[in-house]
Amino acid sequence: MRAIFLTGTAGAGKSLLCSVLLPWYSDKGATVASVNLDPGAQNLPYEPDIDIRDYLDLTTVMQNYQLGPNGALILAADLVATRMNDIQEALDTINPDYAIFDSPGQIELFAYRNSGPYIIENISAEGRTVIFLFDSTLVSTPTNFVSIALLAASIQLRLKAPQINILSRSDMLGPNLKKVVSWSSSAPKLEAALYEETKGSAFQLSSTLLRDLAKSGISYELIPVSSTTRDGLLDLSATITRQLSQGEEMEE
Ligand SMILES: Nc1nc2c(ncn2[C@@H]2O[C@H](COP(=O)(O)OP(=O)(O)OP(=O)(O)O)[C@@H](O)[C@H]2O)c(=O)[nH]1
Ligand SMILES: [Mg+2]
Repeated sequence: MRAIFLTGTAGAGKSLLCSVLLPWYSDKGATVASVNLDPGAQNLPYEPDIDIRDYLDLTTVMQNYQLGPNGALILAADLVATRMNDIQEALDTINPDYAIFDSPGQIELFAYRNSGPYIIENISAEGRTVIFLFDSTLVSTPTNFVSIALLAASIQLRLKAPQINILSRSDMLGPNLKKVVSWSSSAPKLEAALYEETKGSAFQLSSTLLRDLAKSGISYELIPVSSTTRDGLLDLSATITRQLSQGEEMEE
């Protein structure tokens, strides 16, 4: 089994992407299972094969621990790790070629607490990859782009897994799509755009961070993907395949 984890800021398009990746893989003859890791999810656009909500009920967590909705979400996020064996057993029963994990909207609950890294590290898989969604609506200016690139680097640091960065909901960018993609593929272009947008101390900070990101070797060249038009899915699935096979070579 190969494990694909979808992460990104709230509303970036993780669940809809999950719903289009599932038929994408099954149409190619692969078996695929979906895993919802969001205890607070409502109205998912797919029917999860494995659903953390079957093991963890937010209302019960609120009542049992006398917590409000936010406190319950935090505790439930921590309790996800205690259900690791249930998730693994369910996956073993299905025995899919691919498992696609949809993560909670509150990325800090998944990446910065212990459950997310624990599940990614301990799920039994021949290869694993994290897909981080740069939400198109959050990267419309150069400084916003650098901020989300920093978040992507931070997620990579926390989850310690090979990561593919994509520009999600790319259809929403319209004529700005080319510009944002060019920032992601050329640090000098992004730096020039930063200079245009913001001079002075904000430029100093963002350009220094950008150069350090570039030096770190982390690639933030984005694959534009739209779950509504399906644009970019071919490119994304080819990148997933390439990265998963590289991971297998490294583990040999
Ligand atoms: N136009 C467009 N809308 C999209 C796309 N992907 C998702 N959306 C819409 O964006 C909204 C959020 O999408 P979700 O898939 O629920 O995002 P999410 O990251 O799972 O959200 P949370 O789990 O709440 O953090 C929904 O209204 C989707 O229909 C896309 O590629 N293009
Ligand atoms: Mg979602």
